[in-house]
Amino acid sequence: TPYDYIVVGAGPGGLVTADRLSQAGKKVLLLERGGPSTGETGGRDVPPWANGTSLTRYDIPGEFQAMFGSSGPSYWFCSDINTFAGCLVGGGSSINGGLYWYPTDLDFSTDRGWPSSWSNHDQYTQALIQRLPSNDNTSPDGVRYLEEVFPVMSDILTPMGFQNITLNSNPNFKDHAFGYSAYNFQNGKRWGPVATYLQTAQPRSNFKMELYTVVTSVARNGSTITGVQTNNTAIGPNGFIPLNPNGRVILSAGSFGTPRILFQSGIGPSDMISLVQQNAEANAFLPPASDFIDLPVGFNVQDNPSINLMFTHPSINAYDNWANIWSDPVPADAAQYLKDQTGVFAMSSPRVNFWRATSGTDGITRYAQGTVRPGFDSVTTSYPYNASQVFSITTYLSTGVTSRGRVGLTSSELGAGALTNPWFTDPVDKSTIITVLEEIISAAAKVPNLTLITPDNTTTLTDYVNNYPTSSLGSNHWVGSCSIGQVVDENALVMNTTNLFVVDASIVPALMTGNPQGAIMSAAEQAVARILALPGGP
Ligand code: 6FA
Ligand code: ABL
Repeated sequence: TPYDYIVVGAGPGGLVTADRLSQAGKKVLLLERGGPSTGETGGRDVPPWANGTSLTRYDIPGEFQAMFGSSGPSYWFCSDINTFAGCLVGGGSSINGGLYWYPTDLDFSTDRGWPSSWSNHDQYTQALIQRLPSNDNTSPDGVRYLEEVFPVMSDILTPMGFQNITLNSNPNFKDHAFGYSAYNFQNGKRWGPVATYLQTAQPRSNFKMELYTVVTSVARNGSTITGVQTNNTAIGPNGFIPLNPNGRVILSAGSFGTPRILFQSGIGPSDMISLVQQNAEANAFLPPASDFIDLPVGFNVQDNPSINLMFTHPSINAYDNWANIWSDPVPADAAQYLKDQTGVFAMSSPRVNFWRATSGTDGITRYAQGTVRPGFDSVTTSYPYNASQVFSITTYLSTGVTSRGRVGLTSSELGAGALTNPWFTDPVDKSTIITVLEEIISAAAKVPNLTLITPDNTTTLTDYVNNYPTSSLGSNHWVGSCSIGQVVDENALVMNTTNLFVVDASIVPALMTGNPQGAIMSAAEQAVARILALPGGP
């Protein structure tokens, strides 16, 4: 059967979009390549200690660090993208750390590459907040657990002039501000767009979601899209799903997934389309070369560079570095969570966040963000240290970062990934983050009993940053691969097409101030309102 709207991808962008389109009475099909995640979506991946419940690894915030552990094959990550991305219901929002920041005015400004008509984001951000409020005290009993890093960070930051605030109460205050980490968790569980937008869409008779369905390309007649090509022959002849007359396709397959569909549809730079042509299966679905559309898909990409500092302090409980949370958790913590979803497991690993603005040697203002958590990824140090007292400050260069890279197909096998890494292509990004790190380190040196263990005194900070492994330098916050103003217009319409739209992280033209899912969902609220208002649709 044909649809008014086919939305591709059930991540934050696609879920907001599909819910709002179906609320408006449109006949909507949401296609997702992965399977269920949380218990309410049919997921059954429950840790052994929660056997017999529907509390999956996706529901339990405290299982977050186990996403990176060795508890079995990581089927939740996309197997054909060479960086972390979630391929299941909820996309990244089902596997991420859950940090959730209301966007700032700067995030949607012309300074950040948005068309001026987008600068009034507030009504869309408010619509998002109404559906999905943030929460910085996520254990339903109101008690903060494993909070030892907070007073230590306060001792570092307060003398530097930072103010302790409720961060999402004043989103624009991001210079010398710190506070408790805010999440999109509720009732001690992962919440996000799956527990909200998807739940209102699903009961509607005009909404349908199909899982385990990979969209490979859109079919088009010149500039007009007629339907989508999938690998699922059960839902359409040869896997083809048609649009109603005047119907529209919305790609929400993420910063890597959306470009891949565009390339396979003959949209993008010629080197990418040529890789598709070299793949016999995909080549068969390309339009004639005269219909190729040359757009800078995959260029202009950003991701925050991030550097970890590791410290010890005698007050810290490193929580055994989250090592046994899947198979052998602290019995009292597991029992408490099973009883009423309170305690350590009601939260993921971060505890404190902070921001400051800083001026680079080029005069450009860049922000830096800190995320502080008990535990660490890997300590490299010549010092003896007590592993049960380690905590990490991850410092991101946030909005204002100038480096850009490129993503796309890595070969004619059509795997996706970075073609040019987006971190520190501008040396001023690197010198700026080094300045911020130096200031944190010298303030930390004044706090009694606090010891910096990584980097140690055999490494200068500059060498530490220069030799930082590329595999750890990123932050999984990819934006910009289909930037608004370059690939899509101000209504999120792919340029030179009549009915193909993109609504996901890829349209965001520059990194925002905080971890991006809040800004991405605000952008989706705005984009879908524009699409519904655009004449000529179904
Ligand atoms: N963002 C935050 O704000 N806070 C965090 O704490 C945070 N943590 C993480 C994190 O810990 C990890 C490991 C990762 C990978 C990301 C994190 N992020 C965090 C970033 C945030 O999750 C992403 O920015 C956000 O999810 C991006 O939303 P989008 O809607 O743009 O894209 P997704 O990748 O989430 O969803 C795309 C969906 O499309 C997936 O469900 C995928 O399976 C599906 N899809 C892809 N290709 C498809 C195809 N061809 N056919 C059908 N479905 C497809
Ligand atoms: C984010 O926004 C980042 O994308 C994640 O990388 C980050 O989690 C979460 N939020 C929480 O701050 C980190 C884990 O804590 C590390 O253990 C892991 O090695 C890293 O992600 C992988 O990129």
